[in-house]
Amino acid sequence: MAVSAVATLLFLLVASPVAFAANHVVGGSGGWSQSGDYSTWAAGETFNVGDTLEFNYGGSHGVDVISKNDYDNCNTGNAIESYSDGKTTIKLSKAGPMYFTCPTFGHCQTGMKLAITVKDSSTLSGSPPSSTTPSTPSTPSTPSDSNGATGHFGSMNKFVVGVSVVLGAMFAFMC
Ligand SMILES: [Cu+2]
Repeated sequence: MAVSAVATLLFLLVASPVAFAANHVVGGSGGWSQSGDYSTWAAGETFNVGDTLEFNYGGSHGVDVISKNDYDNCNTGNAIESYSDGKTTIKLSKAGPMYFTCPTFGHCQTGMKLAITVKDSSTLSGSPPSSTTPSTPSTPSTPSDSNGATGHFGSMNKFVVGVSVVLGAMFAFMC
């Protein structure tokens, strides 16, 4: 029993997903352009808090962070944030929906718009240090490692005790 418990613990330690912040290159190799299909692209990605979005685009484009209403109506006049440096990296710092478009006239209508939903990954694993981190079993490595070490040590003790009991019994029978 103890051995299987230790094996399970070790398996959980090895198999527990270690979440690293991912960088999502918008549109993949096609980048941020009028020929991209960003609803399809976004559907294939999982966005977690702490990840980054990377927009790569030519000089005729830009990146605006916009509201849902402006996204739905392709309004480009009220950007929350606006970028035009050709390579824009945006950190996804909180969970919830985010909306982007290209501010160049007519480009939103031709499909240069992106809506994503950022998930709070801290409930899945103890990854990025966010302000509200609930206590999860899989907190950083040191406590779990020491748990594993004491668990293993404890089972070794039981094993030794068990072996001596068996040997003692055998010895008693033989005499
Ligand atoms: Cu554009």
